[in-house]
Amino acid sequence: MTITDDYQPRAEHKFSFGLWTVGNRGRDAFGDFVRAYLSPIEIVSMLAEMGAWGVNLHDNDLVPIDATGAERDCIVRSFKKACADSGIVVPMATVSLFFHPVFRDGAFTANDPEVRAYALQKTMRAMDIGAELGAKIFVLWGGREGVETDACRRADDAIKRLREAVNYLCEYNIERGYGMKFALEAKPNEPRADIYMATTGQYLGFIPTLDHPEMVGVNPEVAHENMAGLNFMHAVAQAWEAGKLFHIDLNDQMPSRFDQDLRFGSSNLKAAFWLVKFLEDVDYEGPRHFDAHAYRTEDYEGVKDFARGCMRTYLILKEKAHRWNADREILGILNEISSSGRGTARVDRYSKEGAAQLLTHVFDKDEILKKRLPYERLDQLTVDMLLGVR
Ligand code: GLT
Ligand code: MN
Ligand code: MN
Repeated sequence: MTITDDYQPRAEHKFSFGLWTVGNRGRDAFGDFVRAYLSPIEIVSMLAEMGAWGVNLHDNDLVPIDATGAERDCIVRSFKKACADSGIVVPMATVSLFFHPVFRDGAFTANDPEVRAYALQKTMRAMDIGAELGAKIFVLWGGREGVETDACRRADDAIKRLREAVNYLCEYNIERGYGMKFALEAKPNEPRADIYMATTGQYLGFIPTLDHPEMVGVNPEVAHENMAGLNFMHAVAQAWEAGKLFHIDLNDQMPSRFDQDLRFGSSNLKAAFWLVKFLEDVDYEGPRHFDAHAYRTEDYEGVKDFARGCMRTYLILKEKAHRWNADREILGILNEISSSGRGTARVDRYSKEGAAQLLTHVFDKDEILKKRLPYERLDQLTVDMLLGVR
């Protein structure tokens, strides 16, 4: 396989960015904005210029929270036209249920029934916007669905409320004929001290309890799973295997820190490689969404460097994955480690006779131990490849 220098993003790669990602103005908990406001239409043309395929948005990234119906219609229409003119699609839409102070105690799980009703209304309206723009994926990130003190409500009541809300939204999706899929995004903490659905695995356990489980999957985010100290690719693999990988938030994160949303692959290159390799190996066909933002030190030229970097790193790692899969020495080791030793015992599906036989079989553990597992060599070959000397 030849190494090409063509790491140019194209529509077929399905790279998308949220309006809030490249539009991030660098405000944090300690300091104010460092970059000027960019309108959604300016962001769309920036994304088109860089070769992205899609743009995602929260309702209020586009339409101010108190806009009138007429204002909303006009904004959505002109945004739709800007996307069409630039050849940018809107694969995913979402709703902000975390920014406005009314959600200080949560949205779907808040103790006040009026807040819960408002959260549903706001979400249905956000779905309307998404549908108008052609989005088929609707992400739900419950940033405020959590606690500082567990004195405030029983945690299982919160789960029940969340279930009722998602069931309600599924019915709305059906009634309107939107054909959307919901993708639930987990995070262990921040902005709440503890968020109820802390990990992708927790959502995978929750989904089968819904009225329309087929309509609901997950949106795992690199940074969020890492904040919980977990192996992100393993979470993605479990979601994939369950048919629930409806969307993905790519970024990066250093261990034991607040949510950093760093440029994809900028912190843990090797983990990013295994992730890209997994997505490509299984032919994941969904969007590759970068939920990240540029360093606070950057201006808008730097934001472009950031966005280009996310896509470029993905494409380089994708090429490395293909090379890895075709490498003769690697293939040899993979073959060696998946073949069996000299023994003959095998397990098929359970049968009474098979189990009886297995119970009496004598295993030669010393013989089994003779089989080599050269994972050090395998990993070093991977490292050589990532470092560009192989
Ligand atoms: C917010 C959060 C992200 C979510 C977005 C969707 S908004 O920026 O940090 O992880 O994916 O609501
Ligand atoms: Mn995210
Ligand atoms: Mn994040």
